[in-house]
Amino acid sequence: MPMKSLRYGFRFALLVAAVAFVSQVFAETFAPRATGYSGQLGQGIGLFLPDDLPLDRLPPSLALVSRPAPTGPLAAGWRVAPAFSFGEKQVRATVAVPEGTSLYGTGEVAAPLLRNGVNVTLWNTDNFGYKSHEGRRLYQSHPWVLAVRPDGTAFGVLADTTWRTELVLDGKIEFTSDGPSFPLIIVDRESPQAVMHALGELTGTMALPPKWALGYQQSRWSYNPDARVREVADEFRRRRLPCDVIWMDIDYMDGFRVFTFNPKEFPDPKGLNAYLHERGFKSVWMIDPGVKADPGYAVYDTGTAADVWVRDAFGATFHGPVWPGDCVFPDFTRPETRAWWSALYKDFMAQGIDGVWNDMNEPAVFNSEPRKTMPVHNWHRGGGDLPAGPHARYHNVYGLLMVRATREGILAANPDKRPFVLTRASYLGGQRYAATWTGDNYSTWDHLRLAIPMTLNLGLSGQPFNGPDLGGFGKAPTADLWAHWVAMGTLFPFARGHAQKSEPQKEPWAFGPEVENVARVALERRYRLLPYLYTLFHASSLDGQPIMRPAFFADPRDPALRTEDRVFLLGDDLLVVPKWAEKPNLPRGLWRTVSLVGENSTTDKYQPDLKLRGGAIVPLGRVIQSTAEESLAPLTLLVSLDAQGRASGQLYEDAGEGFAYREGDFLLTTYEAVQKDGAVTVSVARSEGHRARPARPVVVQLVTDAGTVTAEGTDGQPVTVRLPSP
Ligand code: NBV
Repeated sequence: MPMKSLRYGFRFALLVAAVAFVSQVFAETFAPRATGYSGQLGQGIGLFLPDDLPLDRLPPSLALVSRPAPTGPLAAGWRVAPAFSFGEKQVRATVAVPEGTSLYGTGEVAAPLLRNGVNVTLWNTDNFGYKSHEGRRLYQSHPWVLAVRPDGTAFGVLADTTWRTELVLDGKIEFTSDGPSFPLIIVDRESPQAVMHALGELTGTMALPPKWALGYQQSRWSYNPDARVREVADEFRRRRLPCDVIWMDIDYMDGFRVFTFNPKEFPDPKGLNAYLHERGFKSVWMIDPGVKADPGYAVYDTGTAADVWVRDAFGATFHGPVWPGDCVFPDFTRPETRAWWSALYKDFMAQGIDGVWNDMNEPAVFNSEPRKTMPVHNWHRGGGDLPAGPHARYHNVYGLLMVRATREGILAANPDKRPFVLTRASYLGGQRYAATWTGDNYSTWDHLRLAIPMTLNLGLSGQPFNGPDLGGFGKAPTADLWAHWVAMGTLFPFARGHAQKSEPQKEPWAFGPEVENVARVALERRYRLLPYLYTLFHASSLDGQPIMRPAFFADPRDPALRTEDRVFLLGDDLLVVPKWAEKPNLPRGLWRTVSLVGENSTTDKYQPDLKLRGGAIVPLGRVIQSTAEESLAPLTLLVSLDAQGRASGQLYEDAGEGFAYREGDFLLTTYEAVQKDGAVTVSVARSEGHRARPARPVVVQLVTDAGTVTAEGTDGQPVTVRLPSP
């Protein structure tokens, strides 16, 4: 290294040391405070309270599905406990982390999968391009850490506070909150999966979405006017690129007034939705929280009459600028506000709208640098079980309370349909109300790679239904980058292409015929996988497991997998290995490469390798253009035997919409494959649910080290595949 840069390096180190010293001196000092209460909440779940927070005074929780009700003292031998300490203004809970423990969760953070050494500020922030705060303060807050010990056992730590909290993960798990004392819940179970199950018990699971929401979705800020929407939809069908949903960003509104339609550009939203429906598309339309302060505008007038707006510190209605100009903001802590907001969706949904996209709900407020949101001293009046409090208390749950009311409104408008809501801001437990995406990323290689650990850790924070803006929102990708992105992004739980207003078109055909073909293969792969994905979504709605899983889920004891975030698992059975991942650490065992639509993993430059676990059966459908078409005629079962010559897998089916599945109108089939002599027989081992098995052909594709062998039969009857003689 040249002398000059050594000198600079030394000066820089001195500066860093000085800054560290000064911040030490000025940092708050913390005095230990005893744990006042500890008790058992369920199997492997403990509750801990500092001594100034009595059990009968617990504040209402917006993360937990029910009030903690301990069953007795902690189980004998309980091993993970916090230390509480108080500063002048802050409260802290610290949990020691054994040597060699890997930390995950912590929600939406622009950081690698392994969160050791990553410090996060839990304070929902509109953060375009993840540029500010090094991407460690984004649109959502999840005060939750999953810790995996070297032996593969795991624990999880949940800080039940909505206040701004600093989460430090340097050799310990430490939550330092600006609010009052908070409960700490610790889960200690035998595996990361078992800890995730407990998180689902505590904070609830995602409601089963309508099947169409699993299809590919196309968005842009914005497709306008309505003729452009029809044109984009027509292009998908004309070019035979599978797609289920077209998204309407803010420009459909009349001067950005929520719940209105621009009379010139969108004069007939009902007609537009009918056009889309006839062609097998659904539509999702944006609604923001900021309501234009505009007397004569019904939403403003009815909201004002019902007294729903957030107030400032002095008791007046708070005003702040967003897209429409001067705005007021619903106070979603009030039950009256939520009821008013929900009711607004009645006429809106009656336009034939299928889903709602709630954006800007951190809430983002313009011209308020450095805050980018409303003042922390603004006042929320609460009601029902929520006490009145400052915005500092409710900021992180503003988006969650908003989408709760949105979901209720949509459900009331269409009681026979499963609501679909997408939210930008969220909080631990938000999966109960809405899916989410990771906000305004860039079309860059960095953000393509980052999308994997971000989606994985959101999944490990209880939110399985999430994904990035496929292709990147800001900046213009090269054709090559977008091709890599679509090839990977169609394998995420939420797969929606999106683009910023100022950027060039980013539809699958915008990059020329070669990339259009890459997109077609990627989309066809997703659509073939939909029966498997839907089965995973259903399971996740019951057990809280992520859909997209880190590689270490395949073997939590393998240290090489703990940092691996270039590859990921879909469920337990499919391993996705992007072409750009150099020498990734793959789980040990049998993983056989499969081809879904004739793609060739050795010659294909873009499609990630898909590897099927030995011992798995994965159900596949046909290539269809949207979920409006029947996919399972025939049903394909992709089989890979384990070393004992056995395999099994499940297929979940229901109407894809509505709630009859809750009354048993579903069919959950467990298929089993057994090898005997030179043949493998695949049969139904178990069926659950009242839904009749459709009469349909089944194709069994047995993937072996020597190639794939196929046999056909009828679903429900055993199908035998003869193995080629060695
Ligand atoms: O509504 C416009 C955009 C939207 O396209 C994007 O997905 C959101 O994250 N929205 C943010 C507001 C403006 C962003 C600069």
